[in-house]
Amino acid sequence: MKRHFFARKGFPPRILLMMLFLLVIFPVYTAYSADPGGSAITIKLGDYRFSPDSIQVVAGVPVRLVLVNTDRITPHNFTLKNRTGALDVDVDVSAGKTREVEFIPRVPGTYSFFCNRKLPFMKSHRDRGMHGTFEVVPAE
Ligand SMILES: [Cu+2]
Repeated sequence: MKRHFFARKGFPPRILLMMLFLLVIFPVYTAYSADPGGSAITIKLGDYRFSPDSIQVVAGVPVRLVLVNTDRITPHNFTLKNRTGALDVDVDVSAGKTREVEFIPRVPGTYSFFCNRKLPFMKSHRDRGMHGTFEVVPAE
């Protein structure tokens, strides 16, 4: 006689709990990772510069940065950190790759971003010109 799987003696309740947990968590997770409708800004990283190197966004509005490394060999990075501005972005982008980052700028102000890469005995990418300004303007 074939027994139903769940009716088997000693089926661990831990597994049932885990399945229940996944059922609850999964829809929440997919809703959270959906596009919040923020503006997407594409920034090219290559030849030791950012293009554009001047970005303006509105406080409280979600921002999605699409970081495109256009170089063939050189890995780059996008660092935008400022304690006062509540900004904490640090994304590595390998050569030829694209990475995205989403966040909500909250504090109006003008901040600088840069590439944190540096090879030993060489000028840093930042010193070679890989930096820019990120301006957060107050919402109307
Ligand atoms: Cu770089």
